[in-house]
Parts: sequence; structure tokens; C-alpha cells
Amino acid sequence: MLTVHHLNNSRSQRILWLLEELELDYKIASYHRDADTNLAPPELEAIQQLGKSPVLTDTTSGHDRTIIESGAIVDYILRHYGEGRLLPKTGTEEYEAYLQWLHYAEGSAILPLMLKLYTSRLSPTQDESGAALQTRINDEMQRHLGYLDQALEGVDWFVGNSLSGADIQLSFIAEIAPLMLPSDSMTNLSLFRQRCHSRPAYRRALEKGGLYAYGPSD
Ligand SMILES: N[C@@H](CCC(=O)N[C@@H](CS)C(=O)NCC(=O)O)C(=O)O
Repeated sequence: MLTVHHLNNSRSQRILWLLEELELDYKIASYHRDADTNLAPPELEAIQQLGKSPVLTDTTSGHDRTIIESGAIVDYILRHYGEGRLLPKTGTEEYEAYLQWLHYAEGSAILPLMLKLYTSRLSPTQDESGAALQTRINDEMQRHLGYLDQALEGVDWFVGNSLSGADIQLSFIAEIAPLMLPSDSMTNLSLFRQRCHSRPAYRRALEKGGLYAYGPSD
């Protein structure tokens, strides 16, 4: 059985979406963020020592695997259970592009967004050092989100213009971007976000996953 260890309002929502797209059988083990600290509860550390979500456990066919990192989890599910869906064939240009975008989401694009989020929480007394970083953070945010926006010019999806695991992985970037930038400033990214939100599988995943602050507002 595949089990997604899922934290509310988190990156693990993407894994539920992927599993719904593939119509696979899976279980959700739910964890709730602490109301004061917003951190994951200690029970998640009992599953994997970092205590971060998502974690995927796979006990199918005698396996006893625990996998972390959303990109690795997306790729694992597609390679083992996707039956060729949402994953370009190895050896093709599309496969190379898929790998690049899959890694890019958590490897590069997320960093300035997280820095923005964290520095926005600094208290006024700490703010002076935070302010010094803002220009750099804003430049990096524009650079990375601009790159994504440009890559979507004239296409609906990032790889070969059909939905792949890379789009699912990048959806979280598109979803939190409006928290940091005016939502209409990156038109292609904003349309991409709407496209993700309009998928029936995305909607089903939302119903199953519970609280998710970055989904559709309607
Ligand atoms: N790069 C990791 C990031 C994992 C991560 O930081 N997850 C956050 C949720 S979005 C988390 O578990 N936060 C709770 C905590 O740090 O206690 C991935 O993509 O899986």
C-alpha cells in the first residue's frame, strides 16, 4: 500500500494530486501543523527523522520503503506505478526537460520565495538586517518566477505541452507566488495555476487533503 504522510497546507498536497491523476489506490495519514509555530507535529518524525512532509511509504509487493522529497516522490510514483503516464519516455528531449523542471522546483525556484516568507516574519528590531536582504531576494524572485512565466509562453504545460509530473511539482511554486508578488504580474504563471486548479483530479485531491490555503479561491 502507498501511504502519503500529509501535512495540512503543505507541499504534500501535490502528491495527493498526482495519485488522483493516476487513479491509484493509496492511504492518507494526516498530520496537523502546530497552531502557534506552524511546524509539523513530532509524530511525523516517527515516520522519517526530518519530520517534513511529504513522506511516502510503500509497502506494496513486500517493499518497506520510506521516501522523502516531493520531487523524488513524484518520480518514484511515476516510475513504479505510472504505467507511462505523466512521464516522458527516457532518452527523449522531453524526458531531459521533465528532469530539469522536476528538480528546478525545489532546487532553485522555491528558495527566494521561502526567504521572502521568512524575512517577512522578522520583528521590527530584526528588520534592519532583513531589509538589507530584500533587494537581493526580490531580484531572485523576479528572476526565477520570470523564467517560469517565460517558459510557459504559448504552451499550457512545461514539458512537451502535456501534463507531466514536473507540472505537478511546479504547481506549488505557482500557488505561493501570488503571496509574494501581485497575482496578475505573471500572466502565464497565473494561467498555469488556474489550469492546475481546474483539473478534476486536483479538486478530488483537495477534498481528500483537507485544509490547503493555496488552492482555488472559488
Ligand atoms: N524540499 C522538501 C521540503 C519539505 C518541507 O519543508 N515540507 C514542509 C511543508 S511545505 C514541512 O514539512 N514543514 C513543517 C516543518 O518544518 O515542521 C520537499 O519538497 O519535500
